[in-house]
Amino acid sequence: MNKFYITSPLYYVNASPHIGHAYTQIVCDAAARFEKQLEGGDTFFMTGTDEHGEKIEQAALKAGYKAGEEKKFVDGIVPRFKELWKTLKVNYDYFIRTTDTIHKKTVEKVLQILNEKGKIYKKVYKGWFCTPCENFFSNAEVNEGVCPDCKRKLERLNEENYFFKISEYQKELIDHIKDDRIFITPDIRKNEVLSFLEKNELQDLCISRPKKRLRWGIEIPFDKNFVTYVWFDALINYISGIGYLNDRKKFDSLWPHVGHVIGKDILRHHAIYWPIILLALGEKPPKSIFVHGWWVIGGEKMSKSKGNVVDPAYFTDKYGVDALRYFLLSAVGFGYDGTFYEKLFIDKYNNDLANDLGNLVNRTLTMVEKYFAGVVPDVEEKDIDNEIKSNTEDLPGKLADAYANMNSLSALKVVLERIGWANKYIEEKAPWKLAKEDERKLKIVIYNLVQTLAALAICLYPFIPDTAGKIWAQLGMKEKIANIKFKSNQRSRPSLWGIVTSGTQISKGQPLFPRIVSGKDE
Ligand code: ME8
Repeated sequence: MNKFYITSPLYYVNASPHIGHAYTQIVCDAAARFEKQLEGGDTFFMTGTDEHGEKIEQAALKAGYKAGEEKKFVDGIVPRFKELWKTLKVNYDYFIRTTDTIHKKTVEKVLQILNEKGKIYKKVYKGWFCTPCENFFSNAEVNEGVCPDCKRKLERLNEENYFFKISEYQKELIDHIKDDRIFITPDIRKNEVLSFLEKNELQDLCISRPKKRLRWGIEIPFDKNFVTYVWFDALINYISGIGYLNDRKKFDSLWPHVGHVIGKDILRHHAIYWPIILLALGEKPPKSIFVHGWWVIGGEKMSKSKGNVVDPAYFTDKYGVDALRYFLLSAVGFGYDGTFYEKLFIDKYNNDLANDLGNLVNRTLTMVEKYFAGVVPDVEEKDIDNEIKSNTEDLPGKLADAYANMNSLSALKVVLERIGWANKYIEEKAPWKLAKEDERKLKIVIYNLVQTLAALAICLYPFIPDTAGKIWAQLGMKEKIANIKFKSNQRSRPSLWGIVTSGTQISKGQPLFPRIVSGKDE
């Protein structure tokens, strides 16, 4: 069976990571965990940092480093990303840096191959360049010398450079995208790329910078006077990190079964330049590209170079890691933009996590303690409620359907609905009355709630792993939740019903999500 290979973009290390980067990482992490735990699949999740180019060189100078000391500067920033990923429980399998030797060697090799194949040539480049975006623009795309994307002032370039002949692959690329051999989701992004490709003739891509203007980059192997354009360098990470040059067996097990998760700002690089680099190399283009929207502040994209950023640590310190993960994954549908503000965060926290999930866990476990001395009661076979049982067993399948194309908002709605059902079930059955009137019925109700909680914990694990683990442990489960493998798409899957056996001693803990009152903890 092929592994599922999932990648995040490589983040520029010009400043610390913000909520936008945290979002991409959490999306990737949830997808990788879902695949591993709920689909029983084999995944490989790679992330890393993009460390060359003019933007990083300028950031290093601004931070007081001298020319030639860029590596020292980036070495100081990379740990900030790694620390945040650790805090956010982002479980990647490999971290690649574009300053790694194997990456640099791979970029050189790719350039050599393409040069030998006659795909690279030299000419004078006249046009525009945006340093914060690290993008080239033609005259036709530019109005009044400002960047069409970020609206900042552009540099006018007039210099000799190397170009990669991408124009000859235009037709082939259109076909790949049209028939979903390169699957781009959501549709709006697929259509955006197709309409761009159908309306414009592709311009060959400038892939170098003269050393007299920029030294911080990977030298072009056939011309020592130039370094590689940072985007050409960075995209190659997706193959350099999985053994394209040094471990062909690993490479073949992962490529091209990849899902690139990216923000919509870097769609063209991934849906046009990257597949063409691969086609020119004689490799298969990527299988899928998942394109998410932006987190926006005051109507503008949150961005390191603009400085309008929200620090993820503020939210994790104040409300907890899973509260942030939950908010990011459930506040907007995949592909849409979202406005980040604290009031919305608190409302979602209070409604979904404190009132619905937290209460359900707390009430259920309190009743197991109160009525059964903390031991999960026994029910007779004839007393099993088949409707509740099958609804619980169907949960992972429904979740998987809703989660198609990374739509965590829909997936979490499925979970939330079941939480809502369970809370209503408690109200309807009124166990506090049954405790006085009918012990057999009380046992059935509590047993049903315990089984529902266990199923919910498994379903929540990809999205809020710490909380899921806590629920699991409070239910008295000894095996780590991370070790539970569950194939939602198989008929012969292990049943989600009866996971917590009768007689299990539960161990109720602190409330999972104390209510937040006026922005402060209660
Ligand atoms: O583009 N909202 O790096 P980068 C949502 N190095 N996501 C956001 C965001 C926001 N406001 N801001 C950033 C680069 N992101 C290149 C990539 S890949 C070979 C090279 C997310 O640090 C989004 O996923 O500027 C974006 O694509 C990613 O951070 C990287 O941004």
